[in-house]
Parts: sequence; C-alpha cells; structure tokens
Amino acid sequence: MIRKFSYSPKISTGAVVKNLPASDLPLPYFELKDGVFSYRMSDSACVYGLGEAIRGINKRGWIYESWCSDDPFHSEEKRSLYGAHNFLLIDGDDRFGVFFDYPTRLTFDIGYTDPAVLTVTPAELALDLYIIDGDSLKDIVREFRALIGKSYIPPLFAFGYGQSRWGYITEEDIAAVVDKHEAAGIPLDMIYLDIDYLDSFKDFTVNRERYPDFEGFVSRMRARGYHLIPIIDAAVKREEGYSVYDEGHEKGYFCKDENGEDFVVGVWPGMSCLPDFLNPEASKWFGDKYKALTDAGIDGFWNDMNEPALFYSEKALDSAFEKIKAFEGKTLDALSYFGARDVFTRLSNAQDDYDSFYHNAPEGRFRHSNVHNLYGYKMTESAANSLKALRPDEPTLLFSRASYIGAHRSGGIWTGDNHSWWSHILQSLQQMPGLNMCGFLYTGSDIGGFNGNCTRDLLIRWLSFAVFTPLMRNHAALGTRSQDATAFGDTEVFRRIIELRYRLIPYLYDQFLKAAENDEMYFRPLSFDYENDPAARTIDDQLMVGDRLMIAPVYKQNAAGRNVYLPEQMNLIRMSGGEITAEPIEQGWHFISVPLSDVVFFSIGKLPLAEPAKNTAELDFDHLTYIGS
Ligand code: MIG
Repeated sequence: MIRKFSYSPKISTGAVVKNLPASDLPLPYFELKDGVFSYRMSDSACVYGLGEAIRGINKRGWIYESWCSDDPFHSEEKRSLYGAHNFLLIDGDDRFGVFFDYPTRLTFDIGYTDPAVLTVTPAELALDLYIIDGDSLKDIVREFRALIGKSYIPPLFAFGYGQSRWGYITEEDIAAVVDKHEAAGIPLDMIYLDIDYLDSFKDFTVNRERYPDFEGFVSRMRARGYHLIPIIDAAVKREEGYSVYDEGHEKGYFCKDENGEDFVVGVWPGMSCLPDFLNPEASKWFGDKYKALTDAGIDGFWNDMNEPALFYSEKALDSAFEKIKAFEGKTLDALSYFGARDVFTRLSNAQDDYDSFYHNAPEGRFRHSNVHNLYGYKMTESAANSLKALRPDEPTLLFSRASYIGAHRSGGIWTGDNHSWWSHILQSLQQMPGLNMCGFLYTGSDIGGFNGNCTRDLLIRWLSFAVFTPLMRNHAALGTRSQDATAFGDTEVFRRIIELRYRLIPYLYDQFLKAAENDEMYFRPLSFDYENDPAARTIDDQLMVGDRLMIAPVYKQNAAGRNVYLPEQMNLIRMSGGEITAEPIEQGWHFISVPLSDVVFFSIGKLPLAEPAKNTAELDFDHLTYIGS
C-alpha cells in the first residue's frame, strides 16, 4: 500500500509514474516539525536504501546529503556522491519504505546526531512524500518500483565486457587495445571512447586527426564484433561557428544568468554553456544531436559531467584573480597562505555558481540550486527519448554519471570516479542493492578503480566480483598505470575470469530481465531472502544475485580466502583454471579458500552455463550445461 503526502512541491520531477491522490490523514511514522521529518528507530532497525551512497548496506550511523556531486574521493567522511536517490527502507519494529520526491538538497541523518533518531531535512518544505507498506522487504521494494516505473533494459551486448580508459588518444590506440585482447583470447564487446575522441572537447564532434575516417573505423570495429561507446559531456563549448553552440545560443536553450545572458562555466572545453534540460524544447534539441553519432553507427553512450560539474565560472574566476592580487608581495602567515591557495581550489562546484543560473521549466523559471538534482536525470532522459526515435529497432546502451530516481527508466549509471583501493571493491558491492531498490539495475563500478594505480591482484579480485555486475567495465583515469586485462603480463587468469562472465550471461541476463519486468532487485542483501535469519541481517559483504546465486567476493589484499555465511545449504561453485566444479556446502559459517586463480560463488540448485564465447553475439543460448544439484 502506498500513501502520498503532499507539501506543495514547486516542480514535478517526473520520478513517479502513478498519479496518486494526496492523503489528508496524518503522516504515519514521522513527526514533522519546523520543516524536519523525524522518526524514532527501534534498536534493531536496519535502514536500507539511498542508492549510490558511501558506507555499508545498512545506512544507519551516518549522515547523507542528496546533492549530485562530482567528487573524485569517495572516502568514508563524504555525504554525497553523483546520484540523489531519496528512498529508504526501514526494517525494525516498523517496516516501511519512504520516498522523498524533492529536487534539491536533502539531508538524511540516520542516527548520526542521535543514534536512535532518523531525521530528514529538506532545504525547504516543498515536496511529495510517499509511504510504502508491504508484507516483506521485497514487497515494499516491488510497490515502490511500480510507483516509479520500469527500469531501463540495455541491449544484450551491454552485458559483455568493456575496456575503457581516459587517454586512448587515436584510433590506433583503440585498435591496439582490441588487438591485445584478441591475441590473448579475452572476450570483449565494448571499447569506450573518452573525451580524447572529441575535437577540442566539443560534443557531437570527432577529432579528425585522431579519427580520419570515424564512420569507417566504427564499422570495421563492428565487423570484428566490437561496439564503440563514446562519452557525451553535459556542457557545450562557447565557440562561435560551432553549430551546437550557435543554435543553443540563438534559440535560448542554455541556462541563463540573472540577467538572461547565457551562464558560462569552465569545464573540459574551456568556457562552456549548460543545455537547459528542464526546458522540453532544449532537451529535445540536445537529444537529437546524438544523431551525429548514431549516423556513424554508434549504438551506445555514457553521459558525463552532468551533476553538472563546474570547474569554475567565468564570474568566479575573475573575482578569484582579484582576490589573489591582495596576497601578492605580502609576507603570509600560514592561514593566509592556505587562504590564498584555496582561492582557486574552492572554485569548483561552488554553491555560488549553482545559485547563479536559471532554468526555463514548464512550471516557470527556477534557480538551478532549487532543482539541482534533476540535471543529470534530465540529460539522460533527453538522450533516451531521442535515441528511441533515432534507433527505434534496438535498445541503445546508455548510462550516466549523475542521476535522480526517474532516470532509471532511461538508462543505467556507473558509480563514478572511485580509486584503485581494496575498500572500493566492497564499496561497490555495498552500493548495488541500494541502487537496485531505486530502480537502477544496469550499473557497475570502474573495475580496477579509476583514480590511482591498480595492481594485478586488485584487478583479479575486482573482476571476480564484477563478473556479476550488469555493467562490467574496466576504466581508469588519465596518467594512471595501465590496468586492462592484458596489462599485467600473464593474461590467462584474466581470460578465465572474463570467460566465466560470458558463460554466466544466460543466467545473469535472464535474471536481469526478470528483475526489470517484475520490479524486483537483481542484487539483494541476504536479509531480503532470509528475513527470519538473524545472522543474514548482519552480512554486508555478500549479496544474492537473481533467484539462485549468492556471491561472497574476496576484497582484501593478500587474503587466501574469506569467511562466508550460508543461510541454507548451497552449491559452492569454483572456477579454477577454467574448470568449473560444484560441491554442496552446509548452512552456516565456513572459511573458503580462494586463491587468485579461482573464482568462487554459490548456487541454490542447478545453474546453467554457456560455452565460452568471444563476444555476446557468439554466445550460444541453446546449448547450456547445468552445474550443481
Ligand atoms: O573531470 O572524461 O567520471 O569516467 O574518464 C573528469 C574524463 C571527467 C570524469 C568521469 C571519468 C572520465 C573523465 N571524466
């Protein structure tokens, strides 16, 4: 059962697809006082949800803020990442879900200030709130998902393996990566094009020195079985003569400053303008631009920088130069020195800038900071709408960095700029169920870690986990050590793991489709399946995957294996040097040895396996073998 409570929202976010009448009964569970919602949690209550957030599966014990942020340090003290996913599922003496449909800054204090109290504080009381009751945790999620509409389903090739890195400059670089994987017999479906393919970082252009015959290159790669997946950044370079800029400027499709002039920000292309994705006409205009690439044979995209990320604004940069002059020639004490240093570092993603531009939405003019969390969502929706018309016969791969609930209908997300840290394997695992609750099923993290330098063992363990994530992409930042599956010399071990992924696709894809169609979670915490098992409630480093698998990845450096909790008897499935075996293991705790040469996971009943294949197109879904009992 869903009850809606309405507190005069100012804009329709589009997150919800069912038009429910607002209740005039008193709000259950929460007390609303001075614009703050508070709820007293029972001692044993677990709090699930919040989608893309840091820390454990149970969010209790920290404070989170919904504010889409381009933050490349996902450390424990952070409060916000790229997404704003305002859904919580409380599992204590009361059991209910709650969704705050609210487009801007919202703080969730989940026992941070008072360990027993959950408070939710919007910047202003102008929102819709939904309370969802149900018989089980799964029921509540199903009800919530029916409220927000069906999840995006990507094409089958999107379940293959993808190789990416920022810094593959030319088509020769891309071809060399493909050749290396082919030579090593490593299955591969996708190669990603980062901003290096663009001409001066201008959206919908191609650098013709680096790609003299882009269309030909795309089709030669397709003929070899590979899909090229280019990046699209949110901001458009301000450059007269660049048609995307000229049109956007003339038609008034960019966000405006308070005087009605295009608001100008510095991002990769230098001074740039922000398409106003809240304006339906502008949104259609920008989405239709993807045609430049679909015409060249492109069938997948990743949307970046759409929080939107702002390195600096023209206005703030001018004033920073003014400020820095005051320090020049002075003997600085430490505090003044730090002050001087921060004049520039504070320019990025500054609140002042988010306060300084406006959108033209159907409901009227909005200051950006009052609708901030909708920007990436609306960019992805813009692309999805146009791509449906441009490529009506097949789904297009599409995922985004920033998101809000609602974007899950248009595309997937990846979890942004993580690090080559062991803790980020676990972080990625812990993000998955929350994302699935909020409808984001097609998701995964940068395998091997984006920032920092990866090592052979880290990549092996990360891949072994990512075998199960719908988006399985190895991606790294410019300047970091190579971390593709051929980068560490011996390719055999990497080939085996990626091959395992392909062998599991019949199961994984089927379970994904089932989750999407039935509004279910593909990844679940153990407590969702074993509600009456107190041990299952405490497990936050294992997940159920679809109906019949459980994973318990190794995420510690130099670990010989790990402790695994089995909530019932299962088959232990071990891939070792390409051999896959199954043996039954009893309910309870076990130390399971997992050398680097092995991948271990668990099944309930028989599991279908395909023959290894070089890509998804060559997978044979008709001849499956079954393992386990
Ligand atoms: O400011 O396009 O998260 O995946 O490689 C960095 C370059 C911009 C951030 C994305 C990352 C991508 C990078 N981008």
